[in-house]
Amino acid sequence: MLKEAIYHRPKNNFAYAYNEQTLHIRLRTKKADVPYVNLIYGDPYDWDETDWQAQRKPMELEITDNLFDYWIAEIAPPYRRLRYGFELFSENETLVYTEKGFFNEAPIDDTGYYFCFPYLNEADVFKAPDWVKNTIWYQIFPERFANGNTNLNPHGTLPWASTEPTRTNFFGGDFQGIINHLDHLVDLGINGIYLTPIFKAYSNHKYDTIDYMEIDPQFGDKNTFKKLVQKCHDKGIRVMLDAVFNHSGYYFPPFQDVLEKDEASTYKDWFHIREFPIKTEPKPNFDSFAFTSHMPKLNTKNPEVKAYLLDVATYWIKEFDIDGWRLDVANEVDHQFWRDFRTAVKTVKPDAYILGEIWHDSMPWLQGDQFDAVMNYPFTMASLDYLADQKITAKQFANQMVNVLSSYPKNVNEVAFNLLGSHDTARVLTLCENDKQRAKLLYVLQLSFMGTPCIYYGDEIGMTGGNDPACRKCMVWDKAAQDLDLKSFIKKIILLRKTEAAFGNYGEFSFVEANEDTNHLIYSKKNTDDTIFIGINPSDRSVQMTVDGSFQHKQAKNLWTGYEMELKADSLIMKLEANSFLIVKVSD
Ligand code: ARE
Repeated sequence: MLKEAIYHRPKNNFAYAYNEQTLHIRLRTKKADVPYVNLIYGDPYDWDETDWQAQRKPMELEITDNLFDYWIAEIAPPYRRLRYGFELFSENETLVYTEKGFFNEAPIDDTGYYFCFPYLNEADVFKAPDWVKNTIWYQIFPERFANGNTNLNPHGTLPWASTEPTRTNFFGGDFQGIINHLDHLVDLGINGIYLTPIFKAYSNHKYDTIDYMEIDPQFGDKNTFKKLVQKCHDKGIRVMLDAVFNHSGYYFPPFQDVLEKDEASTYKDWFHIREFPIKTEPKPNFDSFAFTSHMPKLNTKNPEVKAYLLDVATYWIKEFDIDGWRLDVANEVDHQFWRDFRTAVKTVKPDAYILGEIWHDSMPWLQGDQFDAVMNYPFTMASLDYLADQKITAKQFANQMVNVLSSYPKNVNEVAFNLLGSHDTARVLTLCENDKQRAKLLYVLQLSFMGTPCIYYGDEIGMTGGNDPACRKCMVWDKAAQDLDLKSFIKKIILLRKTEAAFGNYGEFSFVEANEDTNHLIYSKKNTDDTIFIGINPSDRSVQMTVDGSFQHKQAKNLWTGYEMELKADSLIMKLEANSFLIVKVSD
């Protein structure tokens, strides 16, 4: 056995509370190196040799990539405490792996050798709102969705979709426009909306806030916003806003005060100003988002700033009953602020969803004390690389996703915000070089994956566009210009997501096959009474998919009698139930 590949470290993604009673313990070993693993475990204060000798539990092979196997065991310790180790078996070797290293036999005289999960405190359990698992999100960039009240048009507003979007032009999107088109979302099957910033700000994107307590006048007023939220709720649609707390805008009055009074300003400690007098050119001498002088970074450690922002966070929940916050540039704000933010938000709305915008590994923010989830851009990039750009194979996709899934606790993966694009990225169909078949497969993948999916406005009707600002064109409302075939396909898959448990967070997820030759991908979801396969086949050649012993995995527990299946050049879902199976072809 390759000891160098054997790894465990308590907490985080290797030892965590799946719920208030249950621990998940994971172990990593070299791929196909260790055929069998036992978890050996006991209570640290009842380390009775005889009892303990009996407490062994076979670990399950949870997921595997090109380098490693990941094993998992589920334990509900009666006294919520656990000391544990691992017993690894290969043909000619047995090893016991503990916190003190490897032994040929399990040390029995001292619990100190063993890894420790000291106590399963309920307060520490990662708990995201349950409703998120059943939410299909739709992201709206309000300036570009629909102009429902031309009286609100800012100066210089252009006729709708009359030209390409730029960093500075306006087309007059507003709340009334969204209200007027809620039926489009209901028809699609959407039950969650993520609105990019709506508070008073200078730009067309509103990420440069002037007043966190006011609606931007081009969108409407507080009454209209209240009406929008109410109508959404009446239609079973939750509403999530965008909190830009890493930085303010240039015209944010406290920043204007510093620009005017310099070191004499009472707000000088609201920002990270390196020296006075304050300068914005040629580069700001204060911290900002990127090097953008019109986005001065807020000093969230300052109690006045924290109090102000937490007041903002709770105000929009208490007064307008919003359902969640998406946190802009979340990774650059201090952790203590986010802990206090979570406490404040969950106090006023315990089932509010807290979603961080982080594009990279986010375990430090997903301990249960800060975010409920992050925007799953690693999923975005891997999916697009596999099916849009086609620059990675099915196997490389599977390996990348195993790396992501094994990096987080399962209860975190179940609420990951799975997007294929946003206002910061080029649109799906453009990345698919306008090949709709590729786009359709991406939607099968996105809408059948573990987590909570989000559709970026206009993608469902085949809008195109490159990187920001080209991905922010005005929504196309002329039905003759909408791709109704793509819309109907996405609507069908969303319906599957709602009616076919397999398309949701269903049982144990694993990649079953990623064929280097045909580049098709098959992943399965196993629950106590049935197993579902979902196949994605980007090639034109149909693929014989025989479900028999070859899909044997998880220690040969799931043997099925042979089924000859044709996986055509599209995608299908096949449900095995007690020797019968259901095929749901999802694209013509
Ligand atoms: C402007 C230009 C962009 C330029 C950007 C950065 O238009 O072309 O890339 O400046 O200098 C808002 C506006 C943007 C505007 C920006 C600055 O929407 O149009 O962009 O303000 O004026 C990183 C951050 C991530 C951030 C993206 C943009 O980590 O948090 O960059 N996303 C949020 C919002 C944006 C918003 C802001 C932040 C600022 O979603 O809409 O921009 O409030 C890799 C890295 C990521 C990086 C990503 C994109 O994957 O891993 O960290 O995201 O690329 O660049």
